[in-house]
Amino acid sequence: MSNAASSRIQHEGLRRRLMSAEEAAALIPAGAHVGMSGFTGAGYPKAVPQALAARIARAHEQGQAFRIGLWTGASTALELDGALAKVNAVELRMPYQSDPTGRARINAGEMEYTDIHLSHVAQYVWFGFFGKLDVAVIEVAGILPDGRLIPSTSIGNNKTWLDQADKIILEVNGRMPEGLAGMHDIYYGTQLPPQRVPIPMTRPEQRIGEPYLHCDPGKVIAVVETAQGDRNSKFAGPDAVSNAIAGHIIEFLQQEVKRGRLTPELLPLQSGVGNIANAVLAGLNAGPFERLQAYTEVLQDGMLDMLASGKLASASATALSLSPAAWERFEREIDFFRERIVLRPQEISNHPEIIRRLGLIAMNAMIEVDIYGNVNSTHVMGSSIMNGIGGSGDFARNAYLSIFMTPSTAKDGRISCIVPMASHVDHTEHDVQIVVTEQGLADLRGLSPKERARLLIERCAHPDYRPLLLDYFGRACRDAPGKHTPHLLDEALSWHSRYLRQGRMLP
Ligand code: 0RQ
Repeated sequence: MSNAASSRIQHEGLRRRLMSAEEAAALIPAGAHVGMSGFTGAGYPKAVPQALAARIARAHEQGQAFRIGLWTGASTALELDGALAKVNAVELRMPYQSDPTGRARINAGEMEYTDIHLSHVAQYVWFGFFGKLDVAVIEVAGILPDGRLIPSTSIGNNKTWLDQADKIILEVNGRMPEGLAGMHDIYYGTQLPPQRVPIPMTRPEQRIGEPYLHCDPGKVIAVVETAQGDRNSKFAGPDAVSNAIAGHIIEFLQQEVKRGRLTPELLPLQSGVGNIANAVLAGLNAGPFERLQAYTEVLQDGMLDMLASGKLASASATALSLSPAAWERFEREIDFFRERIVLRPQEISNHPEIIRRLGLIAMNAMIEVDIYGNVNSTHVMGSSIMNGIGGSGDFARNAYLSIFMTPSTAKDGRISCIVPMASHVDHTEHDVQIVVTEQGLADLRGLSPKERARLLIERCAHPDYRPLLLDYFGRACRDAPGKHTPHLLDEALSWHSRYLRQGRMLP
Protein backbone atom coordinates (compact mmCIF):
# COMPACT_ATOMS: atom_id res chain seq x y z
CA MET A 1 0.00 0.00 0.00
CA SER A 2 1.59 3.32 -1.02
CA ASN A 3 1.66 6.20 1.44
CA ALA A 4 0.83 8.64 -1.32
CA ALA A 5 -2.52 6.97 -1.89
CA SER A 6 -3.40 6.34 1.78
CA SER A 7 -3.19 10.02 2.65
CA ARG A 8 -5.78 10.59 -0.03
CA ILE A 9 -8.38 8.56 1.86
CA GLN A 10 -9.44 11.07 4.48
CA HIS A 11 -12.74 9.45 5.49
CA GLU A 12 -12.19 7.25 8.56
CA GLY A 13 -14.94 4.76 7.78
CA LEU A 14 -13.78 4.31 4.19
CA ARG A 15 -10.19 3.78 5.28
CA ARG A 16 -11.47 0.70 7.11
CA ARG A 17 -12.79 -0.63 3.77
CA LEU A 18 -9.26 -0.77 2.29
CA MET A 19 -8.49 -4.16 0.76
CA SER A 20 -6.68 -5.72 -2.18
CA ALA A 21 -8.06 -5.68 -5.72
CA GLU A 22 -8.53 -9.46 -5.48
CA GLU A 23 -10.62 -9.15 -2.32
CA ALA A 24 -12.68 -6.39 -3.90
CA ALA A 25 -13.20 -8.36 -7.12
CA ALA A 26 -14.47 -11.30 -5.04
CA LEU A 27 -17.41 -9.10 -4.00
CA ILE A 28 -18.76 -8.82 -7.55
CA PRO A 29 -21.27 -11.60 -8.19
CA ALA A 30 -21.76 -13.50 -11.45
CA GLY A 31 -24.45 -11.94 -13.63
CA ALA A 32 -24.05 -8.49 -12.02
CA HIS A 33 -24.53 -5.27 -13.94
CA VAL A 34 -21.29 -3.44 -13.23
CA GLY A 35 -20.90 0.28 -13.96
CA MET A 36 -17.24 1.21 -14.26
CA SER A 37 -15.60 4.60 -14.67
CA GLY A 38 -13.58 5.34 -17.80
CA PHE A 39 -13.86 7.44 -20.91
CA THR A 40 -11.51 7.27 -23.94
CA GLY A 41 -8.72 5.72 -21.95
CA ALA A 42 -8.94 8.12 -18.99
CA GLY A 43 -10.06 7.61 -15.40
CA TYR A 44 -10.80 3.88 -15.67
CA PRO A 45 -10.18 1.53 -12.71
CA LYS A 46 -6.78 -0.11 -13.17
CA ALA A 47 -6.73 -3.00 -10.67
CA VAL A 48 -10.20 -4.41 -9.88
CA PRO A 49 -11.13 -5.23 -13.52
CA GLN A 50 -7.92 -7.25 -13.94
CA ALA A 51 -8.50 -9.07 -10.65
CA LEU A 52 -12.08 -9.74 -11.73
CA ALA A 53 -10.86 -11.08 -15.09
CA ALA A 54 -8.48 -13.46 -13.30
CA ARG A 55 -11.30 -14.64 -11.02
CA ILE A 56 -13.65 -15.18 -13.96
CA ALA A 57 -10.94 -17.07 -15.88
CA ARG A 58 -10.55 -19.43 -12.89
CA ALA A 59 -14.32 -19.92 -12.68
CA HIS A 60 -14.45 -20.76 -16.41
CA GLU A 61 -11.62 -23.27 -15.98
CA GLN A 62 -13.73 -24.98 -13.35
CA GLY A 63 -16.67 -25.08 -15.74
CA GLN A 64 -18.66 -22.39 -13.94
CA ALA A 65 -20.73 -19.87 -15.87
CA PHE A 66 -19.58 -16.37 -14.86
CA ARG A 67 -20.08 -13.25 -16.94
CA ILE A 68 -21.09 -9.68 -16.16
CA GLY A 69 -22.86 -6.81 -17.89
CA LEU A 70 -20.28 -4.03 -18.32
CA TRP A 71 -21.35 -0.37 -18.52
CA THR A 72 -18.88 2.52 -18.73
CA GLY A 73 -18.65 6.11 -19.91
CA ALA A 74 -17.02 5.23 -23.22
CA SER A 75 -13.93 3.26 -24.28
CA THR A 76 -11.40 2.31 -21.61
CA ALA A 77 -8.10 0.45 -21.94
CA LEU A 78 -6.37 -2.91 -22.01
CA GLU A 79 -6.56 -3.24 -18.20
CA LEU A 80 -10.35 -3.05 -18.30
CA ASP A 81 -12.00 -3.83 -21.64
CA GLY A 82 -9.01 -5.82 -22.86
CA ALA A 83 -8.60 -7.94 -19.72
CA LEU A 84 -12.31 -8.78 -19.42
CA ALA A 85 -12.82 -9.45 -23.14
CA LYS A 86 -9.78 -11.72 -23.23
CA VAL A 87 -11.37 -14.15 -20.77
CA ASN A 88 -14.84 -13.78 -22.33
CA ALA A 89 -16.16 -12.22 -19.12
CA VAL A 90 -18.65 -9.81 -20.67
CA GLU A 91 -22.20 -10.85 -21.52
CA LEU A 92 -23.29 -7.37 -22.64
CA ARG A 93 -21.18 -4.26 -23.18
CA MET A 94 -22.42 -0.68 -23.47
CA PRO A 95 -22.32 2.16 -24.50
CA TYR A 96 -19.02 2.51 -26.50
CA GLN A 97 -15.87 0.44 -26.96
CA SER A 98 -12.73 0.43 -29.05
CA ASP A 99 -10.78 -2.50 -27.65
CA PRO A 100 -9.54 -4.90 -30.38
CA THR A 101 -10.28 -8.07 -28.37
CA GLY A 102 -13.74 -6.84 -27.37
CA ARG A 103 -14.45 -5.81 -30.96
CA ALA A 104 -13.40 -9.24 -32.22
CA ARG A 105 -15.70 -10.94 -29.67
CA ILE A 106 -18.63 -8.74 -30.65
CA ASN A 107 -18.06 -9.38 -34.36
CA ALA A 108 -17.73 -13.14 -33.70
CA GLY A 109 -21.12 -13.06 -31.99
CA GLU A 110 -19.64 -13.96 -28.59
CA MET A 111 -20.42 -10.68 -26.82
CA GLU A 112 -23.57 -8.59 -27.02
CA TYR A 113 -23.08 -4.86 -27.54
CA THR A 114 -25.55 -1.99 -27.21
CA ASP A 115 -24.21 1.10 -28.94
CA ILE A 116 -25.89 4.19 -27.46
CA HIS A 117 -25.72 7.96 -27.92
CA LEU A 118 -23.47 8.93 -25.01
CA SER A 119 -25.85 11.63 -23.76
CA HIS A 120 -28.62 9.03 -23.44
CA VAL A 121 -26.86 6.54 -21.19
CA ALA A 122 -27.32 8.17 -17.77
CA GLN A 123 -30.95 9.05 -18.29
CA TYR A 124 -31.80 5.57 -19.63
CA VAL A 125 -30.35 4.09 -16.44
CA TRP A 126 -32.35 6.57 -14.34
CA PHE A 127 -35.46 5.66 -16.36
CA GLY A 128 -34.82 2.01 -15.47
CA PHE A 129 -34.54 0.96 -19.14
CA PHE A 130 -31.52 -1.31 -18.48
CA GLY A 131 -32.53 -2.79 -15.14
CA LYS A 132 -30.74 -2.41 -11.84
CA LEU A 133 -27.11 -1.38 -11.55
CA ASP A 134 -25.58 -3.75 -9.01
CA VAL A 135 -22.02 -2.55 -8.51
CA ALA A 136 -20.11 0.63 -9.40
CA VAL A 137 -16.31 0.49 -9.73
CA ILE A 138 -15.03 4.05 -9.87
CA GLU A 139 -11.52 5.49 -10.04
CA VAL A 140 -11.05 8.68 -8.01
CA ALA A 141 -8.10 10.92 -7.16
CA GLY A 142 -9.03 11.13 -3.48
CA ILE A 143 -11.70 10.83 -0.77
CA LEU A 144 -12.55 13.88 1.39
CA PRO A 145 -13.22 13.60 5.17
CA ASP A 146 -16.97 13.81 4.55
CA GLY A 147 -16.90 11.04 1.94
CA ARG A 148 -17.18 13.21 -1.16
CA LEU A 149 -14.88 12.11 -3.99
CA ILE A 150 -12.25 14.02 -5.98
CA PRO A 151 -12.81 12.81 -9.53
CA SER A 152 -10.03 11.49 -11.73
CA THR A 153 -9.27 12.30 -15.39
CA SER A 154 -12.77 11.58 -16.68
CA ILE A 155 -16.27 11.98 -15.31
CA GLY A 156 -18.33 10.07 -17.87
CA ASN A 157 -21.26 8.41 -16.10
CA ASN A 158 -19.65 8.29 -12.64
CA LYS A 159 -22.26 10.45 -10.97
CA THR A 160 -25.03 8.18 -12.21
CA TRP A 161 -23.17 4.96 -11.36
CA LEU A 162 -22.50 6.21 -7.78
CA ASP A 163 -26.12 7.28 -7.34
CA GLN A 164 -27.73 4.23 -8.94
CA ALA A 165 -25.54 1.30 -7.86
CA ASP A 166 -26.47 -0.82 -4.84
CA LYS A 167 -22.79 -1.23 -3.96
CA ILE A 168 -19.68 0.80 -4.69
CA ILE A 169 -16.01 -0.13 -5.06
CA LEU A 170 -13.60 2.82 -5.15
CA GLU A 171 -10.12 2.76 -6.63
CA VAL A 172 -8.08 5.62 -5.23
CA ASN A 173 -5.29 6.34 -7.70
CA GLY A 174 -2.28 7.94 -6.05
CA ARG A 175 -0.70 8.54 -9.45
CA MET A 176 -3.30 11.18 -10.35
CA PRO A 177 -2.12 14.75 -9.71
CA GLU A 178 -3.65 16.39 -6.66
CA GLY A 179 -4.05 19.50 -8.78
CA LEU A 180 -6.98 17.80 -10.54
CA ALA A 181 -9.15 18.88 -7.59
CA GLY A 182 -11.26 21.82 -8.66
CA MET A 183 -11.16 21.07 -12.40
CA HIS A 184 -14.48 19.21 -12.35
CA ASP A 185 -18.04 20.50 -12.37
CA ILE A 186 -20.66 17.95 -11.30
CA TYR A 187 -24.21 19.10 -11.92
CA TYR A 188 -26.76 17.65 -9.49
CA GLY A 189 -29.81 19.42 -10.90
CA THR A 190 -30.97 16.84 -13.46
CA GLN A 191 -34.49 15.56 -12.82
CA LEU A 192 -36.71 12.97 -14.39
CA PRO A 193 -39.62 14.01 -16.63
CA PRO A 194 -42.05 15.61 -15.98
CA GLN A 195 -40.05 17.46 -13.28
CA ARG A 196 -37.25 18.61 -15.57
CA VAL A 197 -36.19 22.24 -15.63
CA PRO A 198 -33.77 24.03 -18.01
CA ILE A 199 -30.08 23.34 -17.39
CA PRO A 200 -28.73 26.75 -16.34
CA MET A 201 -25.80 26.98 -18.72
CA THR A 202 -25.43 29.71 -21.33
CA ARG A 203 -21.64 29.86 -21.75
CA PRO A 204 -19.31 26.94 -22.52
CA GLU A 205 -16.87 27.67 -19.68
CA GLN A 206 -19.60 28.16 -17.08
CA ARG A 207 -19.58 26.15 -13.85
CA ILE A 208 -23.07 25.13 -12.74
CA GLY A 209 -22.32 22.37 -10.23
CA GLU A 210 -19.81 21.23 -7.61
CA PRO A 211 -16.18 20.11 -7.86
CA TYR A 212 -16.78 16.76 -6.09
CA LEU A 213 -18.86 13.63 -6.56
CA HIS A 214 -21.35 12.69 -3.85
CA CYS A 215 -21.05 9.17 -2.51
CA ASP A 216 -23.01 7.39 0.20
CA PRO A 217 -20.25 5.78 2.36
CA GLY A 218 -22.79 3.18 3.51
CA LYS A 219 -22.81 1.71 -0.03
CA VAL A 220 -19.02 1.43 -0.31
CA ILE A 221 -18.01 -2.22 0.06
CA ALA A 222 -14.34 -1.83 -0.85
CA VAL A 223 -11.61 0.77 -1.32
CA VAL A 224 -8.56 -0.24 -3.34
CA GLU A 225 -5.39 1.76 -3.79
CA THR A 226 -3.60 2.04 -7.14
CA ALA A 227 -0.79 4.16 -8.49
CA GLN A 228 -0.87 3.87 -12.26
CA GLY A 229 -1.29 6.39 -15.06
CA ASP A 230 -3.94 6.35 -17.79
CA ARG A 231 -3.58 4.69 -21.21
CA ASN A 232 -2.23 7.91 -22.77
CA SER A 233 -1.89 6.60 -26.35
CA LYS A 234 0.40 8.37 -28.76
CA PHE A 235 -1.13 10.06 -31.81
CA ALA A 236 0.35 9.65 -35.26
CA GLY A 237 1.56 13.02 -36.53
CA PRO A 238 -0.62 14.79 -39.10
CA ASP A 239 -0.06 13.40 -42.62
CA ALA A 240 -0.78 14.94 -46.02
CA VAL A 241 -4.38 13.68 -46.03
CA SER A 242 -5.31 14.97 -42.57
CA ASN A 243 -3.54 18.26 -43.27
CA ALA A 244 -5.53 18.67 -46.50
CA ILE A 245 -8.79 17.98 -44.64
CA ALA A 246 -7.81 20.51 -41.96
CA GLY A 247 -7.00 23.06 -44.67
CA HIS A 248 -10.42 22.68 -46.33
CA ILE A 249 -12.21 23.12 -42.99
CA ILE A 250 -10.25 26.24 -42.05
CA GLU A 251 -10.84 27.80 -45.46
CA PHE A 252 -14.55 27.03 -45.14
CA LEU A 253 -14.74 28.62 -41.67
CA GLN A 254 -12.98 31.73 -43.02
CA GLN A 255 -15.59 31.95 -45.77
CA GLU A 256 -18.35 31.67 -43.19
CA VAL A 257 -16.81 34.59 -41.28
CA LYS A 258 -16.62 36.62 -44.52
CA ARG A 259 -20.28 35.87 -45.23
CA GLY A 260 -21.20 37.07 -41.73
CA ARG A 261 -22.50 33.67 -40.61
CA LEU A 262 -19.75 33.34 -37.99
CA THR A 263 -17.68 35.89 -36.07
CA PRO A 264 -13.85 35.61 -35.96
CA GLU A 265 -14.20 33.90 -32.55
CA LEU A 266 -16.30 31.27 -34.36
CA LEU A 267 -18.59 29.27 -32.05
CA PRO A 268 -17.61 26.66 -29.46
CA LEU A 269 -15.79 23.76 -31.08
CA GLN A 270 -16.56 20.07 -30.67
CA SER A 271 -13.95 17.74 -32.01
CA GLY A 272 -14.00 13.95 -32.19
CA VAL A 273 -10.97 11.85 -31.41
CA GLY A 274 -8.27 10.56 -33.75
CA ASN A 275 -5.58 11.81 -36.04
CA ILE A 276 -7.74 13.85 -38.40
CA ALA A 277 -9.33 15.69 -35.48
CA ASN A 278 -5.86 16.41 -34.08
CA ALA A 279 -4.70 17.75 -37.46
CA VAL A 280 -7.72 20.05 -37.66
CA LEU A 281 -6.93 21.37 -34.18
CA ALA A 282 -3.28 21.89 -35.15
CA GLY A 283 -4.52 23.80 -38.21
CA LEU A 284 -6.77 25.96 -36.05
CA ASN A 285 -3.85 26.58 -33.67
CA ALA A 286 -1.85 27.99 -36.57
CA GLY A 287 -4.89 29.63 -38.17
CA PRO A 288 -6.44 33.10 -38.17
CA PHE A 289 -9.08 32.67 -35.45
CA GLU A 290 -8.58 34.01 -31.92
CA ARG A 291 -10.17 33.57 -28.48
CA LEU A 292 -11.83 30.30 -29.45
CA GLN A 293 -13.75 28.10 -27.03
CA ALA A 294 -14.42 24.39 -26.94
CA TYR A 295 -17.47 22.51 -25.71
CA THR A 296 -16.57 18.97 -26.48
CA GLU A 297 -16.48 15.46 -25.13
CA VAL A 298 -12.81 14.55 -25.17
CA LEU A 299 -9.90 16.91 -24.72
CA GLN A 300 -6.96 15.62 -26.74
CA ASP A 301 -3.47 16.91 -27.51
CA GLY A 302 -4.53 19.45 -30.12
CA MET A 303 -6.78 21.26 -27.68
CA LEU A 304 -4.14 21.29 -24.97
CA ASP A 305 -1.75 22.96 -27.44
CA MET A 306 -4.42 25.52 -28.30
CA LEU A 307 -5.03 26.30 -24.63
CA ALA A 308 -1.29 26.70 -24.08
CA SER A 309 -0.91 29.05 -27.06
CA GLY A 310 -3.91 31.11 -25.99
CA LYS A 311 -5.82 30.42 -29.23
CA LEU A 312 -8.33 28.58 -27.10
CA ALA A 313 -9.61 30.53 -24.12
CA SER A 314 -11.38 27.61 -22.43
CA ALA A 315 -12.35 23.99 -22.96
CA SER A 316 -15.21 21.96 -21.51
CA ALA A 317 -15.15 18.15 -21.84
CA THR A 318 -15.96 14.98 -19.94
CA ALA A 319 -12.52 13.36 -20.30
CA LEU A 320 -8.90 13.95 -21.10
CA SER A 321 -7.33 11.77 -23.78
CA LEU A 322 -3.69 12.75 -24.00
CA SER A 323 -0.48 11.29 -25.40
CA PRO A 324 2.36 10.66 -22.91
CA ALA A 325 4.08 13.93 -23.93
CA ALA A 326 0.88 15.98 -23.59
CA TRP A 327 0.13 14.34 -20.23
CA GLU A 328 3.55 15.39 -18.96
CA ARG A 329 2.84 18.98 -19.92
CA PHE A 330 -0.66 18.82 -18.43
CA GLU A 331 0.74 17.61 -15.12
CA ARG A 332 3.55 20.16 -15.10
CA GLU A 333 1.28 23.11 -15.86
CA ILE A 334 -1.84 21.83 -14.11
CA ASP A 335 -2.56 25.14 -12.35
CA PHE A 336 -2.67 26.91 -15.72
CA PHE A 337 -4.92 24.24 -17.24
CA ARG A 338 -7.25 24.05 -14.23
CA GLU A 339 -8.16 27.69 -14.87
CA ARG A 340 -9.17 26.83 -18.42
CA ILE A 341 -10.56 23.27 -18.39
CA VAL A 342 -13.89 22.10 -16.98
CA LEU A 343 -14.63 18.35 -16.83
CA ARG A 344 -18.35 17.52 -16.61
CA PRO A 345 -20.61 14.44 -16.57
CA GLN A 346 -21.15 13.17 -20.12
CA GLU A 347 -24.89 13.78 -19.86
CA ILE A 348 -23.96 17.51 -19.64
CA SER A 349 -20.95 17.61 -22.01
CA ASN A 350 -23.14 15.94 -24.65
CA HIS A 351 -26.52 17.38 -23.70
CA PRO A 352 -28.65 18.23 -26.77
CA GLU A 353 -30.24 21.19 -24.97
CA ILE A 354 -26.87 22.82 -24.29
CA ILE A 355 -25.35 21.91 -27.66
CA ARG A 356 -28.29 23.57 -29.40
CA ARG A 357 -28.20 26.62 -27.12
CA LEU A 358 -24.45 27.23 -27.45
CA GLY A 359 -24.49 26.59 -31.21
CA LEU A 360 -21.47 24.34 -31.63
CA ILE A 361 -19.26 23.64 -34.61
CA ALA A 362 -19.19 19.83 -34.52
CA MET A 363 -16.40 17.99 -36.33
CA ASN A 364 -16.47 14.21 -36.36
CA ALA A 365 -14.77 11.47 -38.33
CA MET A 366 -16.72 8.79 -40.18
CA ILE A 367 -16.27 5.48 -41.95
CA GLU A 368 -18.27 6.22 -45.09
CA VAL A 369 -20.89 8.56 -46.53
CA ASP A 370 -23.26 7.88 -49.37
CA ILE A 371 -23.92 10.16 -52.29
CA TYR A 372 -27.01 11.59 -50.56
CA GLY A 373 -25.15 12.44 -47.33
CA ASN A 374 -26.09 9.56 -45.03
CA VAL A 375 -23.13 8.86 -42.75
CA ASN A 376 -21.90 5.56 -41.36
CA SER A 377 -19.66 6.09 -38.30
CA THR A 378 -19.74 2.63 -36.82
CA HIS A 379 -19.84 -0.36 -39.18
CA VAL A 380 -17.42 -1.91 -41.64
CA MET A 381 -19.13 -3.44 -44.68
CA GLY A 382 -22.55 -3.27 -43.09
CA SER A 383 -22.20 -5.83 -40.34
CA SER A 384 -18.94 -5.52 -38.35
CA ILE A 385 -18.78 -2.94 -35.57
CA MET A 386 -15.75 -0.67 -35.42
CA ASN A 387 -16.20 1.37 -32.21
CA GLY A 388 -19.63 2.90 -31.76
CA ILE A 389 -21.59 6.08 -32.33
CA GLY A 390 -20.11 7.70 -29.22
CA GLY A 391 -21.07 11.32 -28.94
CA SER A 392 -21.10 11.99 -32.67
CA GLY A 393 -24.89 11.81 -32.88
CA ASP A 394 -25.45 14.04 -29.84
CA PHE A 395 -23.36 16.74 -31.50
CA ALA A 396 -24.23 16.25 -35.18
CA ARG A 397 -27.98 16.60 -34.78
CA ASN A 398 -27.89 19.58 -32.44
CA ALA A 399 -24.88 21.62 -33.56
CA TYR A 400 -24.94 24.96 -35.39
CA LEU A 401 -22.70 23.37 -38.01
CA SER A 402 -22.26 19.63 -38.41
CA ILE A 403 -19.08 18.61 -40.23
CA PHE A 404 -18.11 15.01 -41.08
CA MET A 405 -14.64 14.14 -42.30
CA THR A 406 -12.83 11.13 -43.75
CA PRO A 407 -10.05 10.33 -46.18
CA SER A 408 -11.71 9.70 -49.56
CA THR A 409 -10.43 6.10 -49.57
CA ALA A 410 -9.41 3.46 -47.03
CA LYS A 411 -7.19 0.38 -47.10
CA ASP A 412 -4.72 1.75 -49.65
CA GLY A 413 -7.42 2.83 -52.05
CA ARG A 414 -9.25 -0.50 -52.11
CA ILE A 415 -12.27 1.08 -50.43
CA SER A 416 -14.06 4.28 -51.44
CA CYS A 417 -15.40 6.16 -48.42
CA ILE A 418 -17.96 7.79 -50.73
CA VAL A 419 -20.37 5.03 -51.77
CA PRO A 420 -23.67 4.75 -53.64
CA MET A 421 -25.52 3.67 -50.50
CA ALA A 422 -24.15 3.60 -46.94
CA SER A 423 -23.95 0.03 -45.66
CA HIS A 424 -25.13 1.26 -42.23
CA VAL A 425 -26.53 4.67 -41.24
CA ASP A 426 -25.77 6.48 -37.98
CA HIS A 427 -26.33 10.06 -39.11
CA THR A 428 -29.03 10.56 -41.67
CA GLU A 429 -28.92 13.09 -44.51
CA HIS A 430 -30.89 15.40 -42.16
CA ASP A 431 -28.03 15.66 -39.66
CA VAL A 432 -25.13 16.05 -42.07
CA GLN A 433 -24.33 19.52 -43.38
CA ILE A 434 -20.69 19.51 -44.45
CA VAL A 435 -18.64 16.58 -45.77
CA VAL A 436 -14.86 16.89 -46.12
CA THR A 437 -12.19 14.63 -47.59
CA GLU A 438 -8.65 15.47 -48.68
CA GLN A 439 -10.17 16.05 -52.16
CA GLY A 440 -12.38 18.89 -51.01
CA LEU A 441 -15.39 20.07 -49.03
CA ALA A 442 -19.07 19.75 -49.93
CA ASP A 443 -21.45 22.20 -48.27
CA LEU A 444 -24.76 20.32 -48.43
CA ARG A 445 -26.89 22.86 -46.56
CA GLY A 446 -30.20 23.54 -48.23
CA LEU A 447 -29.61 21.20 -51.16
CA SER A 448 -32.00 18.55 -52.45
CA PRO A 449 -30.83 14.91 -52.55
CA LYS A 450 -29.80 15.04 -56.23
CA GLU A 451 -27.99 18.36 -55.76
CA ARG A 452 -26.18 16.86 -52.76
CA ALA A 453 -25.12 13.81 -54.78
CA ARG A 454 -23.61 15.89 -57.61
CA LEU A 455 -21.66 18.11 -55.19
CA LEU A 456 -20.48 15.27 -52.96
CA ILE A 457 -19.17 13.24 -55.89
CA GLU A 458 -17.53 16.25 -57.52
CA ARG A 459 -15.89 17.66 -54.37
CA CYS A 460 -15.18 14.70 -52.11
CA ALA A 461 -14.80 11.45 -54.10
CA HIS A 462 -11.38 10.11 -55.04
CA PRO A 463 -10.67 10.48 -58.81
CA ASP A 464 -10.47 6.68 -59.14
CA TYR A 465 -14.07 6.34 -57.96
CA ARG A 466 -15.61 9.59 -59.24
CA PRO A 467 -16.55 8.28 -62.73
CA LEU A 468 -18.10 5.14 -61.22
CA LEU A 469 -20.18 7.18 -58.78
CA LEU A 470 -21.30 9.52 -61.57
CA ASP A 471 -22.20 6.50 -63.71
CA TYR A 472 -24.27 4.96 -60.87
CA PHE A 473 -25.97 8.25 -60.11
CA GLY A 474 -26.75 8.91 -63.80
CA ARG A 475 -28.32 5.49 -64.30
CA ALA A 476 -30.21 5.77 -61.00
CA CYS A 477 -31.65 9.13 -62.11
CA ARG A 478 -32.74 7.48 -65.36
CA ASP A 479 -33.99 4.09 -64.15
CA ALA A 480 -35.03 4.39 -60.49
CA PRO A 481 -38.78 4.32 -59.98
CA GLY A 482 -38.64 7.39 -57.73
CA LYS A 483 -36.74 10.46 -58.84
CA HIS A 484 -36.38 12.10 -55.41
CA THR A 485 -33.53 9.97 -54.01
CA PRO A 486 -32.79 7.76 -57.00
CA HIS A 487 -31.31 4.35 -56.24
CA LEU A 488 -30.84 1.09 -58.11
CA LEU A 489 -31.61 -1.29 -55.29
CA ASP A 490 -30.00 -4.35 -56.89
CA GLU A 491 -26.75 -2.43 -57.26
CA ALA A 492 -26.69 0.04 -54.37
CA LEU A 493 -24.60 -2.16 -52.04
CA SER A 494 -22.71 -4.02 -54.78
CA TRP A 495 -19.49 -2.08 -54.02
CA HIS A 496 -19.48 -3.50 -50.50
CA SER A 497 -20.25 -7.05 -51.55
CA ARG A 498 -17.55 -6.83 -54.24
CA TYR A 499 -15.05 -5.79 -51.55
CA LEU A 500 -16.08 -8.72 -49.38
CA ARG A 501 -15.70 -11.11 -52.34
CA GLN A 502 -12.64 -9.67 -54.07
CA GLY A 503 -10.91 -7.41 -51.53
CA ARG A 504 -11.59 -4.23 -53.47
CA MET A 505 -14.51 -2.05 -54.43
CA LEU A 506 -13.33 -1.30 -57.98
CA PRO A 507 -14.71 -3.75 -60.56
O1 0RQ B 1 -8.64 0.63 -39.98
O2 0RQ B 1 -7.68 0.31 -37.75
O3 0RQ B 1 -7.46 -1.45 -39.51
O4 0RQ B 1 -6.19 0.72 -39.71
O5 0RQ B 1 -11.21 2.25 -39.95
O6 0RQ B 1 -9.92 4.68 -39.50
O7 0RQ B 1 -8.94 6.51 -40.84
O8 0RQ B 1 -7.66 5.60 -38.83
O9 0RQ B 1 -9.74 7.03 -38.60
O10 0RQ B 1 -9.15 6.53 -36.17
O11 0RQ B 1 -10.37 8.64 -36.95
O12 0RQ B 1 -11.50 6.41 -36.94
C1 0RQ B 1 -15.10 6.70 -37.68
C2 0RQ B 1 -13.85 4.76 -36.76
C3 0RQ B 1 -12.63 6.75 -37.66
C4 0RQ B 1 -13.86 6.94 -35.49
C5 0RQ B 1 -13.88 6.27 -36.91
C6 0RQ B 1 -10.84 1.83 -41.27
C7 0RQ B 1 -9.42 2.32 -41.42
C8 0RQ B 1 -8.86 2.01 -40.06
C9 0RQ B 1 -9.95 3.72 -38.50
P1 0RQ B 1 -7.39 0.00 -39.19
P2 0RQ B 1 -8.95 5.94 -39.47
P3 0RQ B 1 -10.11 7.20 -37.08
C10 0RQ B 1 -16.45 11.77 -30.13
C11 0RQ B 1 -16.91 11.38 -31.49
C12 0RQ B 1 -17.42 7.23 -34.05
C13 0RQ B 1 -17.50 7.90 -32.71
C14 0RQ B 1 -17.35 9.37 -32.78
C15 0RQ B 1 -15.10 6.59 -34.67
C16 0RQ B 1 -10.03 2.32 -39.14
O13 0RQ B 1 -13.79 8.32 -35.63
O14 0RQ B 1 -15.15 5.57 -34.01
O15 0RQ B 1 -17.37 10.01 -33.81
N1 0RQ B 1 -16.16 7.45 -34.74
N2 0RQ B 1 -17.15 9.97 -31.62
O16 0RQ B 1 -8.78 1.64 -42.47
C17 0RQ B 1 -13.76 0.06 -44.03
C18 0RQ B 1 -14.27 2.25 -44.69
C19 0RQ B 1 -13.29 2.71 -43.77
C20 0RQ B 1 -12.61 1.76 -43.01
C21 0RQ B 1 -11.91 3.75 -42.46
N3 0RQ B 1 -14.97 3.10 -45.43
N4 0RQ B 1 -14.48 0.92 -44.78
N5 0RQ B 1 -12.83 0.44 -43.14
N6 0RQ B 1 -11.77 2.44 -42.22
N7 0RQ B 1 -12.84 3.94 -43.41
C22 0RQ B 1 -15.55 10.77 -29.38
C23 0RQ B 1 -16.34 9.70 -28.66
O17 0RQ B 1 -17.47 9.54 -28.89
C24 0RQ B 1 -15.73 8.87 -27.63
